[in-house]
Amino acid sequence: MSAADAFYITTPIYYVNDKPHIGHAYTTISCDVIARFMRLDGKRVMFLTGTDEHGQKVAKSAESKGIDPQAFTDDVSERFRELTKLLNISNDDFIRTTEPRHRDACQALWKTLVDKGEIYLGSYAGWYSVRDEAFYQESELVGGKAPTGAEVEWVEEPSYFFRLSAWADRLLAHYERNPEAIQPASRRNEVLSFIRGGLHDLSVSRTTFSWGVPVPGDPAHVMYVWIDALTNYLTAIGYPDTTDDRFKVFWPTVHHTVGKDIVRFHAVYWPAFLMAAGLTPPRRVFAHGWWTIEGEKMSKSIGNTIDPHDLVSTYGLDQTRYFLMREVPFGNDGDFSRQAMIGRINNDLANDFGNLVQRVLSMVQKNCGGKVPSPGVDASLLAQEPLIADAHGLVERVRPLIVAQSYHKALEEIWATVGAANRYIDREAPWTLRKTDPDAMARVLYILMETIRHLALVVQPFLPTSAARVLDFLGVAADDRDFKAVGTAHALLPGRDIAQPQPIFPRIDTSAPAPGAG
Ligand code: ME8
Repeated sequence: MSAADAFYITTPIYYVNDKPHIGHAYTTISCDVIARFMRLDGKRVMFLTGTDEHGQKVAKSAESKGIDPQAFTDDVSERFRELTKLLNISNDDFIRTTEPRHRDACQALWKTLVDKGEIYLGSYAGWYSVRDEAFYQESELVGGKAPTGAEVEWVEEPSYFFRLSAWADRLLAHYERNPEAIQPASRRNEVLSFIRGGLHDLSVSRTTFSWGVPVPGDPAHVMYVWIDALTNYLTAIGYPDTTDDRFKVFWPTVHHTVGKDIVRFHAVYWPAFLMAAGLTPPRRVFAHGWWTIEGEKMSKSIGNTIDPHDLVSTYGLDQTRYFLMREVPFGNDGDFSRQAMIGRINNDLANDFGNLVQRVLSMVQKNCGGKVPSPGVDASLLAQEPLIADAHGLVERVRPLIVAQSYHKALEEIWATVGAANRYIDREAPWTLRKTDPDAMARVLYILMETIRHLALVVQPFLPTSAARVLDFLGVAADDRDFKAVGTAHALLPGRDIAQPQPIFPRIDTSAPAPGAG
């Protein structure tokens, strides 16, 4: 398979200073959706997530708990790994920055940068925020704090520097040539104006603590956590072995998905490091927005952080995935509210989609002996039915929206067909045809079943478990569930048994308890 058929998607690697919350779940689910879509669409996919385990913030968290940093990171990293299981995430690898393969990759990248004259020894005197793991210029501070509101401290220490200042023009030229490389456009503008404002050389090592990757040849220094962290995207595909098949296939296609808080690291520092090392910058960095909770900023001190376990146990997994992908345009900030969540579940999932499946399959059970009814016309005539034509075109219409990570629009598009199917069933009224024209009833039910098959196929990336249940009800074979199964060639065979349907999306009782906050 060539690199043109390859697709590499990454989440940020999450700091292990704290347990996972809804924000981490959000980024990871969004990447899972695109990874699953691309696989169903026949691409070779590499989907990477993992944990960021070095640096001062993590070291301090371990220290405050009185635990050795390795034991601490082993424990918290495991919770992030469990999160991927809880959320049914299809990642191909889970990287930890404390792994030997990663230390080797970081040190190799470092040596390359030194060999190319891109790193030099100096000393740093300036502001640092441990919470953000970021250096700030005096001019960036707002009221004595980082622009993010984080506390800053004055740091003076020997440090290696990366010649970031020399890369401004080449970064601008790169983004000029590749306008799609930062999404959405608002973030691109933010990055461009940051670069145009002038870049300072970046401190890339620390000496006042030791929890990090040692600098080759100068072990008094550990690498700045961001050069270490960003390198994970290379480690996982075999770097420094650039002859590794994964590296050759996936590097040019890498798509980073990040929160808006870490765009600068991914869209300024990272491409500069890469170009300086002679490597291609990422194909795209997509920065999504932040979730607030019932209108308030999520914070440990307010105690309103939402644990994904609570969401899944209260509302269900696919319901949670659906809500997060449907509620807010990817790239915008959004608010999590219990009312909005229940509204989406009861309206979109239970009423619109769940009910459609239930109504149609129950009628087939009752009136067609539990077998796929015969449409009574040949496939080419059937394909001219507007509802079938609509269903056949679903993947084609959804594909560009998924490629653009416009998840909410992809779901809108799918639900437009759900709506068309519901209108069709009401208009054709198969329950009336049963008495007046049983052949017409059979055709109407067949058309609806084929529509449901296509809906279930295309919605798999969002709702993997529920879509699989619908395909099971319809008796669709496991190897007939990728996008090659779209169209008449793989249509349901009349006479085949179908299963007794069960409700897939139970309505949520609005008096049910809220998920625990904490
Ligand atoms: O920044 N809403 O890790 P991190 C939406 N280790 N997403 C949110 C969110 C919110 N309220 N809060 C967090 C790091 N996120 C570095 C990354 S990558 C080489 C290193 C998500 O644990 C969002 O994806 O602080 C954000 O970018 C990420 O969590 C930050 O996770």
